Amino acid sequence: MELPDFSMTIDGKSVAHIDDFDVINPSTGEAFAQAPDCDADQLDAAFDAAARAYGDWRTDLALRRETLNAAADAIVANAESLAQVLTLEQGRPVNQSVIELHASAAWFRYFAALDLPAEVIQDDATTYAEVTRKPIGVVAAITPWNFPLLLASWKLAPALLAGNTVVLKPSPYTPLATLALGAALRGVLPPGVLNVVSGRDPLGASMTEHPVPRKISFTGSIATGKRVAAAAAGDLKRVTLELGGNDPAILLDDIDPAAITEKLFQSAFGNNGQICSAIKRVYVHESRYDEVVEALTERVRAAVVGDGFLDGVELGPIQNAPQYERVSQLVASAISDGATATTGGRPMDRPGYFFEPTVLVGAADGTAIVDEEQFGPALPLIPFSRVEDVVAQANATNFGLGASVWGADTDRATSVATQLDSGSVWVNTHMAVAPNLPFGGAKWSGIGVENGPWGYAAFTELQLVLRAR
Ligand code: TXE
Repeated sequence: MELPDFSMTIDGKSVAHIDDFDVINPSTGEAFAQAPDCDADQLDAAFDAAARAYGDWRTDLALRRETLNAAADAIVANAESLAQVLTLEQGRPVNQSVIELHASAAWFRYFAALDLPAEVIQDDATTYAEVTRKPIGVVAAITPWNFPLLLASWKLAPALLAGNTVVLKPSPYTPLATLALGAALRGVLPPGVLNVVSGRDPLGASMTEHPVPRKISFTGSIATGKRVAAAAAGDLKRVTLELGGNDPAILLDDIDPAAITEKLFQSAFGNNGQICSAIKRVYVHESRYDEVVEALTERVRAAVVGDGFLDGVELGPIQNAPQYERVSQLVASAISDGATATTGGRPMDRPGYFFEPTVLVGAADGTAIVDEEQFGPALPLIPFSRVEDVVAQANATNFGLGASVWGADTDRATSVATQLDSGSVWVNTHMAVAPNLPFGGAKWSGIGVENGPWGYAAFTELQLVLRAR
């Protein structure tokens, strides 16, 4: 396969680099390409270009809308080749990578059409007052390795619509598709409006400490999110942090296991569980526990795991070696603490970072596999008897991203769901995300929200315009 252009984009141009680093194909564990390691001068050049471009970019909303639609067209036009790169570096089946590309384009189109008129808040004999939204300036956007392009689009589309300019840095585990996206958009966006740099983790820290950006939009781990918040504080940069989750799903006694097994499987094992808002722990009413364990075990056992380029594969490898080690260790320690894997339970005996999709019973609250974010294909199922107890268990955590409640009586399920302390609660579904729906975390799962008018507002400064009469 011919690989696309993986150079950095600064001021609308491809830039040469001195150092680079290996990018690993998680299906083989072998390096298949190198990515540029941005140096300090190049990072300055990227922020300078963004600052220069801001002057004009912020002035013409109609041009920004047109340009975002053109960016969506370019993403669709390059979807096949970008999807191949995504699968090579991320591991996910290529048909799912294609979906990520089309979803990314949908985010650009949604924001291209989003209208947020000024709000008139007072109009009387003494005063006319309205609230308007202005861009913030240069945005530093930092993304993780689980959905490199989609999560970049969640930032780029609203940031650019609002009139900001951006320096974007992907994860060092998955830099290539993002670099290729930057290259594909060179002729679409005016120079400097979007700059794409890549490098090892210290580059992220350099971005958050840089004097030019006025806003940091970050998706990643809680530990790194706290470092980003601390770095931003000194300069009072605005931050949006979308961090980890340990989402519970609560299955009440009136569920129909046959009807929900596939949805549960997709919500917990999609992208190999490497989704911030995947189901990470399932609480099942004791009267239905055995049925749910049996149905989910059967579905998980049937999952086709393999190289993302093979037909019929549903789950690829875990994305990187440290994450593979972490999932392996969490599952091994759950089993040595008394849990049982009804299916899976071990790394697969083959090259690459493949792990058997795993269902665990007998793991209780207070053990790492239940209390921490496993971010991998291993799911604990825990029985409960009283709703008030399970609500307390679900809330007894610093995580607060999403949660779901499942049951035939949707009013009852909704009243349980609204007792959960998380940014989103879903009833009879999980992980419903769309461009128009706010997405963000309570507690340590984040600060602020992405998507919808609320996500757009997070890339603006509010301005009161008041005229005395
Ligand atoms: O994340 P990091 P990692 C969770 C998941 C996983 C864990 C570790 O539980 O096991 O995080 O993943 C950049 N200042 N999630 O190590 O370090 C880094 O280069 C600024 C949940 O990959 O948070 C990358 O671009 N940036 C998550 C980005 O931060 C820094 C998705 C994320 O990396 C930086 C991924 C610094 N000091 C993992 N250090 C989700 N919310 O979905 C690193 N980076």
